[in-house]
Amino acid sequence: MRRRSLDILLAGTASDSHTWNLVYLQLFLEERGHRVGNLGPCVPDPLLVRECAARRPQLLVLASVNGHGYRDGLGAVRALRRAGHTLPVVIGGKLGTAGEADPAQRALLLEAGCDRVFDDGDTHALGAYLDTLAAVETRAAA
Ligand code: B12
Repeated sequence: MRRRSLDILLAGTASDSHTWNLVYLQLFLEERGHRVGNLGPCVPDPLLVRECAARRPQLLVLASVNGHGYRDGLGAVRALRRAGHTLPVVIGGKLGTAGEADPAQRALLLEAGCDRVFDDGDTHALGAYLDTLAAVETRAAA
């Protein structure tokens, strides 16, 4: 069965000015056949909420490497869920400053409504998640 390609919105977190991870991720997602809207770095929560309402993506990928990803991600996902957005939201990169994943912070993100937390920046795990999501969408559309 041909897998469905997803409309994906990609954004850097509110305080994060790093851009090459976003370029990398856009190419990574497009190479897998998905359509990507890239909002770039330092995306404030209100803008993220507005863009999700306007574009209606099937997945939001948040990326952060500056060490404030847990805090920024929490703000973003809470704002989205408060605004009634139910789309899948994932976050990844170098989310904290300890150089390793923080299980408590990760749990907070999941509790707030994140569907996956790739806190080691694991793009292979993101790829596997995309395949699962695309397969679900394909079945739903059949
Ligand atoms: C270039 C750079 C900058 C440039 C960015 C320029 C630009 N326009 O992008 C400048 C000078 C502006 C900068 C600023 C800062 N930086 Co800087 N920066 C870097 C550097 C050297 C390279 C980053 C890069 O471009 N990598 C290339 C991309 C392709 O790779 P990547 O970002 O690592 O992303 C990979 C993975 O993390 C993963 N990934 C990333 N996002 C996501 C998302 C998902 C969903 C998934 C699955 C995977 C994933 O996939 C990518 C490919 O493998 C790194 C150190 C390093 N060598 O990595 C530090 C680094 C990221 N910076 C760091 C810091 C601390 C800062 C500052 C806070 C410094 C300061 N005190 O001002 C500021 C933050 C500014 C801000 N507001 O965000 C730290 C972050 C530490 C942490 N997280 O614990 C790093 C790691 C350096 C270090 N070792 O301390 N930085």
